[in-house]
Amino acid sequence: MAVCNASLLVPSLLSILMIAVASDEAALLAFKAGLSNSSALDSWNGSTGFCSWEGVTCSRRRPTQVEGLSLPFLGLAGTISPAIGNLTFLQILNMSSNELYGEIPPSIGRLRRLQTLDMGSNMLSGMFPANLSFCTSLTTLILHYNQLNGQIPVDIGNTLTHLQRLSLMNNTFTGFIPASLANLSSLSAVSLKGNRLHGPIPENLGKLAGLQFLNFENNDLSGVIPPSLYNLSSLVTFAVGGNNLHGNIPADIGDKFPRIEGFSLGANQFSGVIPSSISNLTTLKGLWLSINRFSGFVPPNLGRLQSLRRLFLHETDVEANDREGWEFITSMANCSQLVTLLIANNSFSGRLPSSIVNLSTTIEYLYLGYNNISGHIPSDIGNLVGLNVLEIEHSFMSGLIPESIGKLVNLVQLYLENNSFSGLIPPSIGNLTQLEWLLAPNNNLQGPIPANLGKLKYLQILNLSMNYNLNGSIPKEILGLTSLSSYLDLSYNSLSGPIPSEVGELHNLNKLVLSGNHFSGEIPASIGNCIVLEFLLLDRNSFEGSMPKSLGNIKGLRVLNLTMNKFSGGIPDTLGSMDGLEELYLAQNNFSGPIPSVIQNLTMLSEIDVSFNNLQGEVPKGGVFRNLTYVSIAGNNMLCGGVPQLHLASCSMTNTGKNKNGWSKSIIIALATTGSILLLISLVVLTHIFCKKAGRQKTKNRLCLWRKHIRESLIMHYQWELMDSWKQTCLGKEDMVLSTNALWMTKIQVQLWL
Ligand SMILES: *[C@@H]1O[C@H](CO)[C@@H](O)[C@H](O)[C@H]1NC(C)=O
Ligand SMILES: *[C@@H]1O[C@H](CO)[C@@H](O)[C@H](O)[C@H]1NC(C)=O
Ligand SMILES: *[C@@H]1O[C@H](CO)[C@@H](O)[C@H](O)[C@H]1NC(C)=O
Ligand SMILES: *[C@@H]1O[C@H](CO)[C@@H](O)[C@H](O)[C@H]1NC(C)=O
Ligand SMILES: *[C@@H]1O[C@H](CO)[C@@H](O)[C@H](O)[C@H]1NC(C)=O
Ligand SMILES: *[C@@H]1O[C@H](CO)[C@@H](O)[C@H](O)[C@H]1NC(C)=O
Ligand SMILES: *[C@@H]1O[C@H](CO)[C@@H](O)[C@H](O)[C@H]1NC(C)=O
Ligand SMILES: *[C@@H]1O[C@H](CO)[C@@H](O)[C@H](O)[C@H]1NC(C)=O
Ligand SMILES: *[C@@H]1O[C@H](CO)[C@@H](O)[C@H](O)[C@H]1NC(C)=O
Ligand SMILES: *[C@@H]1O[C@H](CO)[C@@H](O)[C@H](O)[C@H]1NC(C)=O
Ligand SMILES: *[C@@H]1O[C@H](CO)[C@@H](O)[C@H](O)[C@H]1NC(C)=O
Ligand SMILES: CC(=O)N[C@H]1CO[C@H](CO)[C@@H](O)[C@@H]1O
Repeated sequence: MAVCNASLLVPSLLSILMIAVASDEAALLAFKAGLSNSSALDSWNGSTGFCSWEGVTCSRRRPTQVEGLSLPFLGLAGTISPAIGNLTFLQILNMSSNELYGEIPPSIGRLRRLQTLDMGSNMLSGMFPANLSFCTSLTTLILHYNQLNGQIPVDIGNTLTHLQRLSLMNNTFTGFIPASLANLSSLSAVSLKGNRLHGPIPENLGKLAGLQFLNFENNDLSGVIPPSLYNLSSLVTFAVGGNNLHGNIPADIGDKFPRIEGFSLGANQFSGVIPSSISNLTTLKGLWLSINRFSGFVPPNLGRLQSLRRLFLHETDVEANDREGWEFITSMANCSQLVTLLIANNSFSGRLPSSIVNLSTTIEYLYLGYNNISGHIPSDIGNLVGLNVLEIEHSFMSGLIPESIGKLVNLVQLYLENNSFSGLIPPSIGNLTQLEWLLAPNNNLQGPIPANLGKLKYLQILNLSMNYNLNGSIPKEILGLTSLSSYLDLSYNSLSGPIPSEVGELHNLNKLVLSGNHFSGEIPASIGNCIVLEFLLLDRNSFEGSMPKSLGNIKGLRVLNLTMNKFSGGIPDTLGSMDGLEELYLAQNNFSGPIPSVIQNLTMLSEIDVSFNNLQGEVPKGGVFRNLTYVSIAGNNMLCGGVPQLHLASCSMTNTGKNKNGWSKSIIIALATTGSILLLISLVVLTHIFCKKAGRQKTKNRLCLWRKHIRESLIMHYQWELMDSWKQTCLGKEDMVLSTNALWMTKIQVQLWL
């Protein structure tokens, strides 16, 4: 009997086992077969049991059933096979950071035992899978960095009742934040950042007593922060920046959030004063209040925040003057871990407190620009040796640039533009060997440009324009800086002498501007080696000689301005090879000979001014010359032909050298001069009117433009700081990248799940 029973039982058990084995293995193979790139799954073959395949973990109790499937960062591409729903005993499914696309299959709802689902950082699309509501064992649900859309299910908090961590950030979810989230009594972290959610923050979220991380940034949420949220005493991160929220920060904020490390309200419409009790949140590491409508002074005792690393206070409408408001800077000498201090674009006025040099040497980014700050850069600025970026632009600062600036050997960018700095450029700047951007236009700097600048081997941008009194010649050493790439602008100074032939070493330079100086001599032929130049502006100098033929090598040149010099000789035919030339200004020189007919072949050329030279012969009729709107040829008495609208004599009749329109050169010049004077007067009048208006408008416009960029950089910084709070491994900070208006953007790979 027993034998008989056993013989009956064993095969049926075996067959059950066989089916289970077959179905899990078949499901895995079906998953693999559904991928378009599964090269990382070569080990998934018949030579070994599937439990030892890459990423597969089987149950110890049921050794033929897959319990975990962990396949992150494997370059898997393609869609997810519905067969995944056949892995009945699956508890952990991690497919993050691949290139999976298409929808999450509804069969996922059959995985009743699933506790962890991570599909983050793929290209999945479609709606939030409704069937997920059957995965009632889920504790961790991560779908961030995909392209999922539609609404977050309103009942999520009543179905996935065991959820502890929920990250849906960086998708395109719409609609409201489900109020049912408040029923997830185990929830410790929620990130809905970077979606298109709107409406209010649900009032009842204040019930989530265990919540540590809340990130709703960069949505379109409105209303106020529900008061109940200030009862979330476990919160480590509270981030609602980048929404349309309003209201005040409660005066007793200092009694809330005893564990808070990251607090972000930036880029909203919060108002009122920044309560001084905020200085009691002593666990804070990052505080973002930027881009809001606060008022009044910054709490004077902010230095009590001894763990503070980043303070973002730019564009918050706070103020300071010589009597009050600057105390916080003095007090922040106690923030020994400070890295970032941004207070730009506020109503700070009065003298820059010299205590700023007592900030921690850990500070990397100090941004003071776009205020009304006056006074001097303290002579001990060199104390802040950790600085990467120092921005004091667009203010009312004056005095010398201190010699000690040369001690800031980690400086990458220095912005001093639009102030009244005077005196010599300290040669010690040459010690800043990491410097990439040096901007000091629109000041009162004087004297020579120090040859030491030639030591700045990474310099990409040098702008010393509009100081008017910088004199002497261009140091050869600077022209040896092959790193110079974006631009070299020395315009509107009193520089003199010839351009050294070393200029040809600037073969990465995009823009060379030497306008409005006293330069003389010939343009060295080596200029033709600056092959990536797009802008060459040499107007308003005393250059002479002929235009070098080698200019024709600079195929990408877009704008050439030689106006108001003493150039002579013919316009070289080689101009015809600058296919990209858009604007050509040769006015008020002594060019002679014909206008080369190849110029009409330049299809990009949209502006040509050769007026007031000694050009002669036939004006071409094609290309740019077809439309007089773009052509100035006045003041050349021996030109003929061209399109009829020019009213020049036909060329066959102009042998006498006299202009057959009967207008002598002197009359033309007289007329042109009168015209210019009239133009000048009207310009002055217009400028006056404009500036009066602009006085009111200017700041606003500038801010609008600026705001866009700062907002971008702000968003970057948020991610960075949240990473700090979450204590995740930072996968590496990419190089600093700069936006066009010179803000420091830190690009990072955000692989943290919050
Ligand atoms: C998955 O399960 C379904 C239903 O049990 C079955 O029809 C299908 O063949 C299975 N797929 C694989 C690849 O095992
Ligand atoms: C099968 O997988 C094993 C490792 O599990 C690997 O060594 C072998 O090369 C694979 N065979 C094929 C044909 O890919
Ligand atoms: C497939 O993915 C691997 C990484 O696992 C990658 O090296 C390979 O280039 C990919 N193949 C294609 C065709 O994209
Ligand atoms: C998924 O795997 C990645 C890479 O190992 C890991 O960083 C991530 O934390 C895992 N997801 C979960 C929810 O554990
Ligand atoms: C959705 O999940 C339910 C419950 O597990 C399951 O019965 C159903 O087959 C799933 N739907 C699909 C299309 O797989
Ligand atoms: C929370 O759960 C309770 C009890 O199940 C239920 O009555 C209530 O409607 C739920 N709240 C929300 C907002 O779904
Ligand atoms: C900060 O906290 C201390 C006690 O911890 C309290 O005496 C003080 O009033 C608080 N400061 C503010 C401004 O709330
Ligand atoms: C910094 O520059 C100054 C002036 O060029 C020079 O005298 C000094 O030795 C330099 N200091 C260092 C540390 O290189
Ligand atoms: C060219 O130079 C003239 C004279 O300085 C100046 O008025 C004009 O704005 C310049 N144009 C460009 C595009 O640089
Ligand atoms: C200019 O264009 C004309 C007609 O398109 C062509 O015949 C001539 O060779 C071109 N000249 C140059 C220098 O490319
Ligand atoms: C010349 O260009 C102007 C501005 O683009 C345009 O309005 C005008 O019609 C053009 N004239 C001719 C004759 O093509
Ligand atoms: C909506 C949104 O924020 N999308 C971003 C998701 O992340 C990628 C890069 O990681 C960005 O390019 C998207 O703009």
